[in-house]
Amino acid sequence: MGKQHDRRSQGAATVPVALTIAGSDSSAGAGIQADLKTFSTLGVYGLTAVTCIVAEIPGKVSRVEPVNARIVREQIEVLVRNFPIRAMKTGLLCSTAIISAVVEAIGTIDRMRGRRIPLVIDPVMIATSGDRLLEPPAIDAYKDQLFPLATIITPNLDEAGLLLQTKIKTRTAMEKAAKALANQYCVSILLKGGHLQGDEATDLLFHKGKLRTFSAPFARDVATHGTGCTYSAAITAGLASSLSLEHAIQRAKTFVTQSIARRFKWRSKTGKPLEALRH
Ligand code: PXL
Repeated sequence: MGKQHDRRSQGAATVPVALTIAGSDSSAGAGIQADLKTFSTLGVYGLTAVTCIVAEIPGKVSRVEPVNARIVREQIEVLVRNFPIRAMKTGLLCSTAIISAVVEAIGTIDRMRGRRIPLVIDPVMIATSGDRLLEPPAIDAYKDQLFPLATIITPNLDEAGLLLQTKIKTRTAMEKAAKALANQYCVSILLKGGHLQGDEATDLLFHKGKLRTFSAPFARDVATHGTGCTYSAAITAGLASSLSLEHAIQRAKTFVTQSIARRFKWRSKTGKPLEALRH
């Protein structure tokens, strides 16, 4: 009995596997660090393909350095050949060359598996701090190559505005934008309205021809970054665990809201507040 119990408590476990293809945030609130912490907390084993290295602290990006596109592709391909990946996400992809490498690697996966693995695309373009993270020509590569492969795309208002060449300032404009993007790329769209004025952070899902909203109290005066990464990672974890898209989003919204409310807080050496999500 003792032996059997030991074997059970120390034994191997099989959990769902998810892959994040994203950048490294040295301050660990966003990027692959946020994704891995989110996957772990939600009971999913996370694999990573690093696309770039960002030297930053909360509120200030110091330098972004892409890695070679060949090693991005190789990371994805060796993982996919060996692990039972149930869902994947993309975060910061940095350049046109890296987007193309990811598209080629995903093409290989789909051919090998004979079916599509759910793909969540967080089209990261600008950091919360306002720093540009994506080279401008890469927006066309996203539109032409990667979006058609997505299950769901999760832009915020700025990203949707850049994609549609418009400004989105009202709830009506949000609905129009979510529908336009969904129709353009034949995918589901989760348009995050957090940056719109109001007491609620309301996101709009346009999925299978229907609109649905997800709301939570808007958190003011918060200096965290990485909420978009965390949200899309939590959705990916849900899909890897076989939740429906709507259930995965509902759970992810609660997870992000709690990660903000429970955030870590320090003071930097220069006296500025430093905050990070508690995933
Ligand atoms: O939150 C956007 C983001 C995504 N990915 C990486 C980042 C950031 C923002 O700082 O560093 C790697």
